[in-house]
Amino acid sequence: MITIALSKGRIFEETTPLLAAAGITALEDPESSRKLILPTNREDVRLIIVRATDVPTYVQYGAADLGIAGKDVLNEHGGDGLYQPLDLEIARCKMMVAVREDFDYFGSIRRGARLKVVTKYVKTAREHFADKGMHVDLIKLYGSMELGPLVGLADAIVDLVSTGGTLRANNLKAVEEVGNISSRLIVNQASLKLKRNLLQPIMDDFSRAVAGKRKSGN
Ligand code: PRT
Ligand code: MG
Repeated sequence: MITIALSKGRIFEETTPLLAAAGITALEDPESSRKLILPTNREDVRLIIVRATDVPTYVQYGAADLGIAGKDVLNEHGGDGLYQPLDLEIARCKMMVAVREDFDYFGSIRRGARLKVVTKYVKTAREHFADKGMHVDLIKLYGSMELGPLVGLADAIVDLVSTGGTLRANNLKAVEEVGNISSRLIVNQASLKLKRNLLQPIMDDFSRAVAGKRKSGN
């Protein structure tokens, strides 16, 4: 049996064509089903539906053999016990620093001000500002980071941006790029040794599907 850990929403949607390329179809839709274990058309493959941030944990401990997780999530997790063979080039976005429209970010940096930053991505943010030699106070939030600068909790946020619509709707502007984000295939290291005959064909099919999609220009 192969267990694949996925989160619902954008990752499930963008993974569906990749699964199809490997001959795998979920028999139920996770958006409408309350089941956490979804059977597939293949008797030897099942999907488990977990929070995006929990995907690496299930794979790390071998409760899932494969998983799909954003680079944002993987960087925070640290990647212990995980093999990351393939960038699936899905769920793309950018990790950005953003501030209120009226806030002079670069001026504050020049003056050596110590900024307060809210983020769900504490490790990534710490690494980013340390690389820049900036001292910041990081405040961990679990969601709606965009609110922080609007109510005086922080000067800046570190969050994911795709269309930019959320920033605009809250009078925030992106001022600095932290990095490009996409989702990766992750594999439990022991599973790869013990179930290679089952896992390798799926990994190869995913890899071909990603290359094919890149070639066709989307
Ligand atoms: O939503 P939930 O709290 O359950 O979990 P999650 O947010 O971790 O999961 P989900 O499904 O929303 O995101 C899963 C993965 O998709 C993330 O780990 C990223 O790798 C990737 N991804 C790609 C994004 C975005 N684009 C994205 N835009 N994840 C979140 N966002 C959010 C962002 O945080 C911000 O609040 O969307 C908002 C900005 O979007 P725009 O389009 O307004 O710029
Ligand atoms: Mg979300």
